[in-house]
Amino acid sequence: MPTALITGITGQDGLYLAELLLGKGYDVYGLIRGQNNPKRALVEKEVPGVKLLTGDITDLSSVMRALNVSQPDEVYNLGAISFVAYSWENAHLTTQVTGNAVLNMLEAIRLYAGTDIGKVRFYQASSSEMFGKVQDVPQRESTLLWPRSPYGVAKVYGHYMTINYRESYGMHASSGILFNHESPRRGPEFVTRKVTQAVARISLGLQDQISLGNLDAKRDWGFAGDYVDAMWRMTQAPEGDDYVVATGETHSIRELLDLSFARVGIEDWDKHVYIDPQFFRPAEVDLLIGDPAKAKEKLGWEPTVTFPELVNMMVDSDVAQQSAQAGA
Ligand code: NAP
Ligand code: F7E
Repeated sequence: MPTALITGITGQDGLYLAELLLGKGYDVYGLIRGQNNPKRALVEKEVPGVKLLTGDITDLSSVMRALNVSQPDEVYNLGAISFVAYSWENAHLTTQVTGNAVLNMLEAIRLYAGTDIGKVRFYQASSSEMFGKVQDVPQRESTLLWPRSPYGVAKVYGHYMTINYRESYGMHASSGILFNHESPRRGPEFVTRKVTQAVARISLGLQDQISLGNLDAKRDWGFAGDYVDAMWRMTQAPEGDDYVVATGETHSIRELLDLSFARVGIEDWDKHVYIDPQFFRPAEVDLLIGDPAKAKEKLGWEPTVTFPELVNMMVDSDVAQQSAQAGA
């Protein structure tokens, strides 16, 4: 039975990946930070088969300890400060967690594996935010990186460090350049979930308005359950490599609003949406659209959930959740 160690186990992707790997018969360990992480109960409830180890990816000794205890065949580094807006307000911390800690992970694996560098396969959660001010449309693996936020800059560092460990030490290390992916487990600070939660509450008469920033930004949104499957396929490939994981379609926040409100029978959403300048970013990423041709050809990966299906799934889940809370 293969063994996997996942950092970022309490996050959206950590939960989906743990489910996927447990379903395949893996022994799954998750690194959880803090002496009393409030999301521990969620992990224990949703993926009870996961064995939790305390640690922080900025703390090399805790990562070494987790490797020694779990003895993993595969390590998935999903831990990060992942909210782009927050990264301007906490740029140094974001650099340490989202950027420098990738080096900790790689170095810990190198030290742990010793002369048998091939015994651990590594996945790094890179991001389409690295494309920032996009230099190609659509974006692919060869597109010049031009990050537009401290988060994006930190991810570029992690991406190149992953490539460097592959080239320097022959490590099986892959960098997944994942475009935005969402689900009912998405954090409520991200725009999709913020919208679907608010739409659910508006439809139930629990609130009247939602405050948003730039409605013209466009994103290539897919379903998180599909994207963790791409991560796993990368660690199964004969060699480590870099892959764009995307749907190849792009939609604006306005289209997200159209579909979300339509799902609850509201066609004219203008009166419910308030533009608040606090949600505009110092530098915006205007357009993201990925070309997943390499992932399709080399990994046999394809998205299975369309954008309207994703929005409906999230709105329906939030309506059920909000109704249950209101009734409780
Ligand atoms: P998420 O829900 O924000 O989860 C982030 C995870 O990182 C949480 O489990 C968090 O744990 C953990 N973490 C934060 N600081 C840590 C530290 N110092 N040590 C250890 N763990 C730490 O993010 P996600 O959407 O699942 O994304 C997973 C990864 O993919 C992230 O690296 C993200 O940047 C990247 N990514 C995401 C997308 C997307 O659209 N979702 C796209 C491209 C790349 P706590 O509970 O302790 O805070
Ligand atoms: O913003 C606009 C905002 O915060 C999307 C992370 O998972 O994906 C995510 O980063 C767009 C931006 O995601 C609001 O300006 C308008 O243009 O949902 P988001 P993100 O910044 O694209 C990438 C791939 C990652 O790697 C990240 O970890 O929506 N927008 N109004 C808003 N965004 C938010 N959050 N809130 C608003 O009120």
